[in-house]
Amino acid sequence: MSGLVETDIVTLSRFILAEQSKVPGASGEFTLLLNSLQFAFKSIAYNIRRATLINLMGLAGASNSTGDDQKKLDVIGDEIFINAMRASKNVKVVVSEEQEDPILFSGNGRYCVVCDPIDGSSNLDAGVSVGTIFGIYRVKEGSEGTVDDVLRPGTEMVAAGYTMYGASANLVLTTGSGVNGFTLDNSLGEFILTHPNMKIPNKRSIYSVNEGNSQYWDEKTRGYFESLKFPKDGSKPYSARYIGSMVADVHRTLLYGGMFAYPADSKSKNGKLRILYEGFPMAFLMEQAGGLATDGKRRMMEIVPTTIHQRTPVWLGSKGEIEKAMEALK
Ligand code: P6P
Repeated sequence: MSGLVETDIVTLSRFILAEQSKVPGASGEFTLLLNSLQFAFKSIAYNIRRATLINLMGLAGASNSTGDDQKKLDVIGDEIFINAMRASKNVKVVVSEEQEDPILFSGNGRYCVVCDPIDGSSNLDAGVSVGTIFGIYRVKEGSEGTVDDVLRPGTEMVAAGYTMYGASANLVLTTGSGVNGFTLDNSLGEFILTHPNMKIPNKRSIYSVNEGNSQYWDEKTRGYFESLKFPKDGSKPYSARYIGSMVADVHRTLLYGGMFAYPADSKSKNGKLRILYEGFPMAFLMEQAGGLATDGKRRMMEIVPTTIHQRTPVWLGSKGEIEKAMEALK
């Protein structure tokens, strides 16, 4: 080993192949699906960087060669994602935040993918990190691929994660045996394993919530956050960190610890975030990293959704912090 440069880089494809060998009877289908997913992430990352440049150059509204107006990034991200899933030949059902109804593909695909192609896109102009959030179910035995294949608890997901588009593209992924982080090396065009076996600290005095909704919270929710800001035991108050982009807030919570919440309130009795493609993927990651995720009352992963855009209150983060919050909400 020269020691001069890294000559044994672990790419996402190599990592998944190694993972696959641990799963008895796993076919190469899952590896191929993840390859299609990573192409979508690379393409979205490219378009976000390009759109920023176009906007910065005052070319907003620029038209492309065919005269189309500059499409909103949400639409571009959605099209890129759906096209990549169709081209994978391994997907039967796609649910996207941008699509009212599930998209059903022909063929013998064995997977269903739920996603928010660009979550937090309203923050893009401010240069805030946004991301693609996704979850994967296997098509149920004997099913031809219908909406019923995704109206299932998070516990039946086989993989989930997000790609955050910031200074670089960071993919955080679980396939049910831990959480691993990959960074896109733009020159290689590969996601490289940079954060193996991620674990969330058990405690951290950071809370992440939109306090602008405080007047709409119920008494117990308000009481919990007050207890963090005005601790009665003389301990230091918690720090408040809120970006308003779920992927960025959850990524910080995973790395540093603490808690993130989007509680139910009198305006939205089920909160704002969607269970299938925001709640479940983040809950899956949190649990795999040693954290917890609930809807304020029960383990989020055990909820059975009845509609594909169903909302849920979200409380997730360090085990010690979520246990403390749940105690306060009883
Ligand atoms: P609010 C972004 O619009 C989003 O869907 C999530 O990414 C984020 O956590 C939440 O909404 C922010 O909502 O009401 O605090 O602006």
